[in-house]
Amino acid sequence: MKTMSIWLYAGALPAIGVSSPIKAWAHSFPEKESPSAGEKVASPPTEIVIDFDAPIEKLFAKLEVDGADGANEALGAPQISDNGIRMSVKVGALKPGDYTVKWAVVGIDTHHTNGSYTFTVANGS
Ligand SMILES: [Cu+2]
Repeated sequence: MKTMSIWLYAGALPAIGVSSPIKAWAHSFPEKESPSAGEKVASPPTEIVIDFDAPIEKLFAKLEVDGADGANEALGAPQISDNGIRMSVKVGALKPGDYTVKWAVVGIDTHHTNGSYTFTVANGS
C-alpha cells in the first residue's frame, strides 16, 4: 500500500504544474496595447486600446487609466469590438506623467483575467 501512495503522489505533481496560468488554456490575455506597456509617448493618447489573444465578454470588461494622483482618466465604460478581441476607452486630456492601465475581463471561456501596466506621457518640449 505504501508503494501505491507514492505513485499517486507522483501522479499529482504534473497536475499542479498545469494549473498555473498558461495560454494553452485560452484565457484572454493582452497581446498588444496602445500605448504599449512601458512606453513613453511624446503626445498624450486620446484612447487606450488593448487587443486580446482570445475573445472577451463585453458585459464584464473593465478598463481604468489611473494618473499619479489615482484619478481614473477613462471616459466611461470600455468599448468592445464585435469580434471581442479589442477593448478600448477614450481618455481625457492626459497631463505629462505616469499612468497605470488596469484591466479586468472575462473570456468567452468564462475565465477571469486581469492585470495592469504603465505608460508615460512625456513632458512637451
Ligand atoms: Cu480560460
